[in-house]
Amino acid sequence: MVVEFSCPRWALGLAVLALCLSLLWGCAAESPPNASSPGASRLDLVKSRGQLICGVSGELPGFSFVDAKGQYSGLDVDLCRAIAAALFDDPQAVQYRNLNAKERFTALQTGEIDILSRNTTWTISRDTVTKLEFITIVFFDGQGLMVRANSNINNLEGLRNAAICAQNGTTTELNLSDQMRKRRIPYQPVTFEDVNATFAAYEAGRCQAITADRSALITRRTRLSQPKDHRILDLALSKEPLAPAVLDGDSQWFNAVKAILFALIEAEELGITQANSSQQPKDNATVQRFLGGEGTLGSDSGLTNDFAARAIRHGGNFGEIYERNLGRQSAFQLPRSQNNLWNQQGLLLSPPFR
Ligand SMILES: N[C@@H](CCC(=O)N[C@@H](CS)C(=O)NCC(=O)O)C(=O)O
Repeated sequence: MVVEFSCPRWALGLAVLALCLSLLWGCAAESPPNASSPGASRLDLVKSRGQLICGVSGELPGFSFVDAKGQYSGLDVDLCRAIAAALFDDPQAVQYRNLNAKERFTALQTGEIDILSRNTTWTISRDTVTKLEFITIVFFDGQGLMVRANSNINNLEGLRNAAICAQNGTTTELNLSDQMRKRRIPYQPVTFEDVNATFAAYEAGRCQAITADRSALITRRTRLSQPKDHRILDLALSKEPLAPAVLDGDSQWFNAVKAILFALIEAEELGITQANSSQQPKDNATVQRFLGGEGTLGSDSGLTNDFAARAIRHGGNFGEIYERNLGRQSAFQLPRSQNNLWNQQGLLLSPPFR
């Protein structure tokens, strides 16, 4: 006997709808827990989470380094703390994600992190193809080369047929090949995904030289067993403007972070420090507008009007952040030079807060 199963069209329609809804639900459950829904700004997501998720390296002293106790420090870390201080009045409201060079962009693209604050060079293709939005340059760097102090290598010519260690997924790898090709110098690139493997290979003598951002060479040299046995060559293979970045296409989040990071630079220019931020003159309109005593610069950016005051009160202005992590109060003693303010012969400049 053949049993005929007749199904009214509306029932079929309902079944299809139910299937689609369950599939959609399944997909939503698979998506990264921190990704914003389309149209919503990450600013709201971060505020409702009550914490900032910040992508760093964790392996680069002075910029972002995590010690044996799990404590983070460095310029890139302090920028995340300043954002958390501005948003939550709490510089500790940050979760860090350690990312190597290759992982860093995917972490932004999948929504795993809110901001990448990790010695990343601003390039045009990272803006377009990788879909990042760079906030502002926080460290003007250039690519360098380190060799053994007792070698007689002083320039790129001295590296003819040499093995040169570098980390892959970086601008470093590409700049080296461009510079060597331009000079027709044959060499052997030895690349690794992991920064520790890269430096270990150099230290073990697998390469005659190692190349990275100059700042990275200076700070990582302090972790070699005999730092004095290594010499950084007096040359720059490229320009490496390092800038934190968010994902493209969310202008509200981009503008909020931009206001906070520029506030650190502006505070330095205005002479507002961690120590004096709460004793600023009430009759100075520029200062009052900046600190939120007057006007709506903060709320216009989706922040509280005192966002800059919060950031400075907790962590100081850009100069203070620089000095404690890389400058005079640090082990590295890196002079400000081009990383000083525009009116101090440097290149750092904030747009006016008005
Ligand atoms: N600024 C360059 C290089 C950045 C980079 O990843 N440098 C390595 C060399 S020291 C590094 O920081 N590695 C740390 C890590 O992988 O955690 C870029 O953006 O491509």
